[in-house]
Amino acid sequence: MKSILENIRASAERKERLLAVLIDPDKFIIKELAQFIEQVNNSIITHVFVGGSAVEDNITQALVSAIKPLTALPIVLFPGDVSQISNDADAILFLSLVSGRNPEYLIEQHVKSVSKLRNMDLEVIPTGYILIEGGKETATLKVTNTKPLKEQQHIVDTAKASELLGMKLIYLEAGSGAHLEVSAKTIKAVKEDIKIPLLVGGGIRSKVQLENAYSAGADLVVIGTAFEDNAGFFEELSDIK
Ligand code: 1GP
Repeated sequence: MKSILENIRASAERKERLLAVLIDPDKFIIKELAQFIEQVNNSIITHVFVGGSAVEDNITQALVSAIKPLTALPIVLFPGDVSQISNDADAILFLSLVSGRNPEYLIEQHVKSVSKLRNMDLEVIPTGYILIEGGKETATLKVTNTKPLKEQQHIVDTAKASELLGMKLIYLEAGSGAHLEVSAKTIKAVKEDIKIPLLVGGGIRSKVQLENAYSAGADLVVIGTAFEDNAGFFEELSDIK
């Protein structure tokens, strides 16, 4: 079986558009899970991401275990910290917050997670995580005590440095519920300079925004809030190619 990273790479090479729904254990009402996942299964969504910035211990584990029997889609952890690691997932984005200079999220959480990861068979995917100014002070900025990047060349150089350090994916993040999504100009500039797959998320609430992100070069787009707040959004995306 191909790994999740290999599948993302292969899809990116074929210019297939990947879409992840982000389920934040902190916001999600577990009673609604079965119905929500049924909508996910009947949609164009290709990946289920689970994680958030401030989640109580063990909630992620319970949520991932509940999702697993309901879908054949890959479940990928998108953890805010070491407490959000579950062996029932298929892979973990091993996120290093390269836009910030807070050692806790650059390397410390990773060191703390090794004792768990060593005993699990989760696929670990090293990911350069870059927070971009999205017009709102998001939970991630507060929790990590870092500032988002604004200047395009700095964003591009940060992505490239991450690739040179050996990261396998780059994630451009405007933040959950961002007022402004990552601009097409920024996505394009980063995409032109890196060879590894590019993930983009934060503030994408419409089909037009989604298509713009793909056209600019996003290989995988992550959407959380729009699916949580608007059940009709699944339907709205049904004719995207
Ligand atoms: C946040 O990029 C994700 O980590 C998704 O953001 O909730 O705004 O879709 P939204």
